[in-house]
Amino acid sequence: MSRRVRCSVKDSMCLILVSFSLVQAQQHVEIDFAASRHKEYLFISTFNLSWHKAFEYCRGQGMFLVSIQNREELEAVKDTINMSGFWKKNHYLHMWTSLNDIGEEGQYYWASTGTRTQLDLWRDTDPNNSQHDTCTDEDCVALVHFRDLTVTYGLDDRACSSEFMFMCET
Ligand SMILES: [Ca+2]
Ligand SMILES: [Ca+2]
Repeated sequence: MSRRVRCSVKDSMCLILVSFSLVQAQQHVEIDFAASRHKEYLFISTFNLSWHKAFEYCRGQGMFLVSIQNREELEAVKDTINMSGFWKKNHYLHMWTSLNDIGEEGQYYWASTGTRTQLDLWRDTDPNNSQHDTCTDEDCVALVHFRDLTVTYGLDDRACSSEFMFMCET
């Protein structure tokens, strides 16, 4: 059993680290920081940032913007969001991941690991690289979910300048 509490003066919040075997619903505690067998996760839902600023924020925490490379990691990310209490107050999620095709259009890499995406989580109409204006298309990828719809968690390429919540990982 391992458990420790980390406090951040900057964010005025206490983050609780719990080993994966202990990651279960705990009614009396809001868990913002959870761990899988391989990674620890920090879900930031109290403010939104552009993709690049989210990336920098995670690095400032000694972490990386999240990658989701297999089903186990997807479940760990979903567990982290669920345990934060996010779905008690919100109906939809748009959360930056580290997946992007900034380097070459259509070639997607997880910035946190430098690896190609293996898991096909794209929503039906994405990636569509929508043109927002003459200079802006969609090169950064958000994890999207709607609480009250049967649509499951999916990936959507969005304009990197859009401000969304995000998740960091170790
Ligand atoms: Ca693109
Ligand atoms: Ca899109």
